[in-house]
Amino acid sequence: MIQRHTGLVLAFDVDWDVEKSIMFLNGISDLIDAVKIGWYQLLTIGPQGIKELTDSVNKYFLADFKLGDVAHINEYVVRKVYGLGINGLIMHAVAGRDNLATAINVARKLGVDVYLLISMSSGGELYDRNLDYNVSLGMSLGVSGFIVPATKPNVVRQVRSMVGSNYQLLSPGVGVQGGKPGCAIANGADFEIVGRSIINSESPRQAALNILNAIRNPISCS
Ligand code: NUP
Repeated sequence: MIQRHTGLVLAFDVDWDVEKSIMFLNGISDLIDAVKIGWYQLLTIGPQGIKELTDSVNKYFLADFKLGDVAHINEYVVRKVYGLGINGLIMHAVAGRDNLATAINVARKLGVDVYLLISMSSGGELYDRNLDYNVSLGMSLGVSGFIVPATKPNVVRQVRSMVGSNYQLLSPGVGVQGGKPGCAIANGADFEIVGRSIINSESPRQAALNILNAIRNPISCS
């Protein structure tokens, strides 16, 4: 599980080299609880680059590969992710029970947390028609938590009421995509995931501090 100190997870979608990435992350690391990396960065710096990041930056690393293949491929990827020093992985609920179960078991044995994507910050209508099923699926498979969109506050509230307090809810879509900073947590999420609003800012530290302020003092969240 991600330890909550600030409630902020940085979506680190950049095409920078390893050195610049490490410098940036170490400069903001006290303001965030986790670094979320994804395809963009993997395809930029490669697995070796990701390993250098996890070795050099003392933070929880969450791999947003939205894994949703057949069972044996999912398992292969989980093992590779573990080898890169990554702490948690996002998987697609849409892959279904048979494709997810083994990989989630393997991840748990290796100490890699699995967060299940069950609704998307834009589109994702197939997910929203099956919310109850996907939440139950995740709970029965033993995930650590769920990805719930900050752009759909009713989904955040609904999922929190379904899962109680034993699962972590991580919420992307804050800032550029329209979710108001602070409101996903006010509605029941544990963490807000923010990328461009911080990374593209002239002062990323100040942008992160502004979001932390909104998390502490949420205003007009519905
Ligand atoms: O539904 C989702 N929406 C979303 O934006 C699920 C996600 N995992 N994300 C991720 O959150 C997306 O891949 C990106 O890394 C981040 C949002 O980035 P930004 O809009 O804050 O820049």
